[in-house]
Amino acid sequence: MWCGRSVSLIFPTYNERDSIRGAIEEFWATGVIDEIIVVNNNAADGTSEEVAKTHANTNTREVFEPIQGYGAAIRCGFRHAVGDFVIVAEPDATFRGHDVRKMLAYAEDFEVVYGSRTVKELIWQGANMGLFLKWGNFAVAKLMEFLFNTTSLTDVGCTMRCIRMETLREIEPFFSVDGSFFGPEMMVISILKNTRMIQVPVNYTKREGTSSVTGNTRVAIGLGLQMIGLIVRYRIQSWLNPALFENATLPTIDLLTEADEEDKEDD
Ligand SMILES: Nc1nc2c(ncn2[C@@H]2O[C@H](COP(=O)(O)OP(=O)(O)OP(=O)(O)O)[C@@H](O)[C@H]2O)c(=O)[nH]1
Ligand SMILES: [Mg+2]
Repeated sequence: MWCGRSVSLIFPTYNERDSIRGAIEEFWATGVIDEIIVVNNNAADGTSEEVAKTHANTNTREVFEPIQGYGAAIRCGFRHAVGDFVIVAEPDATFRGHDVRKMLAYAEDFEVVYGSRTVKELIWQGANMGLFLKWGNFAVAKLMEFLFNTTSLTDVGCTMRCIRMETLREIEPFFSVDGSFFGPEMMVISILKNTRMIQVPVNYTKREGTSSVTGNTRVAIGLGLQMIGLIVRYRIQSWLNPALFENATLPTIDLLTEADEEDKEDD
């Protein structure tokens, strides 16, 4: 619970059998998470057994997404989440549990909080964030920031994010990407839907096990180009046909204020 509001954590998993148990324990130890949804995306054999062994197993649900892909897995987790705040992270030891407090603190003022992995002081030894990935992510993020004239952005590939449930339900019908560039699609849609959003630095540490995406430079370049294509396509689409996103709403009043008002009405 965070300020009397429930918190769901989504862990998409494909190839994290050896790290998922530790990740669940670490995030659960923060004491602010109410449910963990593990989205098994045709994951490595033995993943379910590792999940079942955790101390948090009574609060952990494993759901299965047969459509292969990072985006498909996260979108499946979103459909199952019930918390007032929904956080997404990866169970590959690259994200640190205590950063959920940082995300939630900002979520009191913002509808969507995106993590950024490009702040030098928070890139730890062994993390897969060399010069190419760091400046590549930064450059594509700046392209997005410029094209949409939005808040300061420094990363387009960070899985760690926190969204309020009512905002998620409003924007998720617009999601379409099943693959690895779902991250920037969600960012663009939250911009086009005029949500109040911010990006905050998170720790980025060494991965356990083998990355299937950014560990390979050729795959990472291809992904970067796909991301640029997606960002430009959404920009042109929204200029040519603003009606596509016309039911965008102005930023809503603060969630906690709303809750306080509801409580007062109940009294
Ligand atoms: N690659 C990949 N990842 C998936 C898939 N389904 C779910 N995921 C999850 O998406 C996350 C990203 O995959 P990673 O292999 O860690 O890729 P990455 O984060 O770009 O690479 P690192 O920076 O080295 O961690 C992980 O939590 C995976 O479990 C899938 O079909 N393919
Ligand atoms: Mg990863």
